[in-house]
Amino acid sequence: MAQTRGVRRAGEGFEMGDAQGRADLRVLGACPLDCPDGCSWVVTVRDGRAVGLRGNPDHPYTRGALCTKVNRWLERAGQEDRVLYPLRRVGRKGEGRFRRIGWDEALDEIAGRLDGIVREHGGEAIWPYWGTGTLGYLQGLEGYAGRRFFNVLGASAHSANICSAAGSAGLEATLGSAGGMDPEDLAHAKLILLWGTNPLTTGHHVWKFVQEARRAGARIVAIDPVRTRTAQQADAHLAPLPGTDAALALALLNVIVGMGAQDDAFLERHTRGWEEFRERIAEFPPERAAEITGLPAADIAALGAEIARTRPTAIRATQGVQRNAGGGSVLRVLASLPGVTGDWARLGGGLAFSTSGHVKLNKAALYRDDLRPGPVRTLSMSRLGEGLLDVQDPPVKALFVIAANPAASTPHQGRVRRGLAREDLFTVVMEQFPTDTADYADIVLPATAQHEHADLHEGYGHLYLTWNDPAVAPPGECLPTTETFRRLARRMGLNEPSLYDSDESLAEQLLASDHPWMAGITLDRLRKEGFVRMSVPDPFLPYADGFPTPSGRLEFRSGLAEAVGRDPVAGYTPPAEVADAARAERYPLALISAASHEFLNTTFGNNPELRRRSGGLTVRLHPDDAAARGLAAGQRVRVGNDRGAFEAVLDVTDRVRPGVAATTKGHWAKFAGGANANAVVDERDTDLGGGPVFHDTRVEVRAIPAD
Ligand SMILES: Nc1nc2c(c(=O)[nH]1)N[C@H]1C(S)=C(S)[C@@H](COP(=O)(O)OP(=O)(O)OC[C@H]3O[C@@H](n4cnc5c(=O)[nH]c(N)nc54)[C@H](O)[C@@H]3O)O[C@H]1N2
Ligand SMILES: Nc1nc2c(c(=O)[nH]1)N[C@H]1C(S)=C(S)[C@@H](COP(=O)(O)OP(=O)(O)OC[C@H]3O[C@@H](n4cnc5c(=O)[nH]c(N)nc54)[C@H](O)[C@@H]3O)O[C@H]1N2
Ligand code: SF4
Ligand SMILES: [Mo]
Repeated sequence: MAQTRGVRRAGEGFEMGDAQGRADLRVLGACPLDCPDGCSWVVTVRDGRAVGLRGNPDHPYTRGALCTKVNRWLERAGQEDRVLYPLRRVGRKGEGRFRRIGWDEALDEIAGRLDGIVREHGGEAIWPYWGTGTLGYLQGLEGYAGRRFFNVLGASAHSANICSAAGSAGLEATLGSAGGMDPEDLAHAKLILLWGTNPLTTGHHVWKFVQEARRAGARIVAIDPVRTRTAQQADAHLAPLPGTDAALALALLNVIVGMGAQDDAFLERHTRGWEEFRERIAEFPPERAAEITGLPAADIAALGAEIARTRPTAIRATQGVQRNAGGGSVLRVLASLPGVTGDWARLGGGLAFSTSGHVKLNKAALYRDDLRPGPVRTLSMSRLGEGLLDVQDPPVKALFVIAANPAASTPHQGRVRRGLAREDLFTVVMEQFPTDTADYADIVLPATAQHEHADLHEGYGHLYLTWNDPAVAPPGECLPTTETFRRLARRMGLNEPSLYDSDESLAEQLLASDHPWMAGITLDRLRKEGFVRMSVPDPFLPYADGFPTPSGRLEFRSGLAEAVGRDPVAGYTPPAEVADAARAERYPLALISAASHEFLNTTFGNNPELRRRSGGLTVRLHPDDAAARGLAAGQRVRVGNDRGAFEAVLDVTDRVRPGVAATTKGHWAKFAGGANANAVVDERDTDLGGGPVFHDTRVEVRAIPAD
């Protein structure tokens, strides 16, 4: 992975001569966003300013390209609405009126309030609410740096379960870890099922491996209620009703086993509970699954037969498929499928969900949960409304929002906002922009952007670690999260020495792992090379030597699932809002609010050009569903249920299957009439992992009378 261009100055990037002979610095970094691709990027710095940003051509996954969104990263960082100074609220909560204050005043206020709250209510009255704005280990998700600070105070723990908790728990129950195959190995598959995933929008770098397989003769099948950009490019597309995927997968297995195409030797040696799972499979002939999924039984039978004949078959599933009541079960069944065909033992076979389970960094050394004065409760990221309105003993009195925008991103928006509006709640928001959430802050602290701070990243769609060197000085008075917490600790007089560790020291502690897959990966090397592949075996067959479950086998029957009161045998859990027949009848449409092409969650939701391209908040209906309601394309509609409603422009298209209403996440509520899709989503957990159920949401769509 030689970086051959330019002269490296330790930790400072490369010097390059531009056409005018001025020296440009090229600094290697990483895209921080919650996207599987974890791109490596190169920032061009001239006269201390970032003048260019592009994908690193040397990175095997990125290969020189970023994406529609991040091509505007520098433009976004320089937007005039950027928060550059600490702010104190002057208006009512939610109004978004602030005045500039100094860091001294901000830190004094926060330190004083936290001191008082800890004394009166105990540390658990503080909720550090870390989001996915950056996945960096230092500045980001789970606030690895800030976590030590909150641990010392005895704050509540935060379960960052909003994204992939259900699927990860399903995989843990079945495979023993949320790892799975290396997405690069999709190139070796002969049949690829793109299952509830839309990579051409949500992580396009995997597509070149899909294409490589296709050039070698593989067929690509998309399984998605919506004909997405990705489904349009596939060889075949099945559009099941949302939340019915486990029934579909069981029926495919029914056909496979019916043809005698199971791998008996693999089943015998590497699995647990086959007899019971086989009985479960027998309960799902294609005709039954057809009723549940709304797919023709013949299509299910044909795909089952194709899988039975095709070795290796690979499944690429991501988060979209697990945002339902049965989100954990879905991934259990999907991971079981290659257990029946024996594809887990073949390069190019298996399931690729997230590679996070393969990352063996020394996270415990970074978190330092041992600094907690005693056991603390855990609060759920996906249930913020409940956390702020219902939780007692103690109630949440201080909320720190770090790289998150829950007023727009979290279920049951009305409740979230009522919680955020509580007058007795002290809210600090660390942000780059005046988001829907920042509008509720007592204090807003200005945060640096990725090219202005240091960080260390994994990519959950590949097996490389990436170092992000700061390229330029922060604008205004913005500070990295790490530095903000060092200053706050000092202001509070905390004397735990590890609260003052430098960013580099934190990275070194994280890299100090004795797992063989981390062998030879040092901070020096990362800084020099920008990224390093983890030292996994080559070829990478993650479960060649067995599965990291209690039995050492793939568990069709799982003790973990049983321990949390679930069916021990992998199976089908229907969507909760379909199982509730009265609700399903009253609200006949299943709402999906998947990724938008132009935003990354709500990040970029305030970029003028990307907002323009997004066309604003839109809901799509099948022509039959629009006609049944007397609705026409282009008119304004209200999408609602008993929780709330949002307004959108109607698009009428057969790209959405009947019975489904499709919109996208990411729109800022304040730019969309005050609410987005999360106004109608329930605060309810998936069967495993405590994840959210964004796509298990029934609604009705009505015209908004023109005034
Ligand atoms: N452009 C862009 N890229 C993103 C993001 C973004 O907001 N914008 N978000 C990032 C994040 S945080 C994540 S977690 C990943 C998510 O990556 P993906 O999982 O690819 O993203 P989604 O769009 O949430 O869901 C994928 C597809 O699942 C379909 N789907 C929904 N419910 C079901 C179901 O029950 N069954 C089946 N079979 N399909 C279903 C949706 O129609 C959608 O097309 O993407 C990341 N990348
Ligand atoms: N309806 C619906 N809702 C969804 C989803 C869905 O599919 N449907 N998907 C869910 C998913 S998958 C996810 S992951 C969540 C995401 O929800 P959140 O974790 O809340 O993510 P964002 O909405 O992108 O907000 C992240 C914020 O972090 C800020 N930020 C970025 N970098 C930094 C930094 O370095 N420091 C600080 N302090 N701030 C920074 C950004 O400016 C942005 O405002 O949304 C969920 N919401
Ligand atoms: S959002 Fe994803 S595809 Fe775009 S630059 Fe970041 S990591 Fe790469
Ligand atoms: Mo996510």
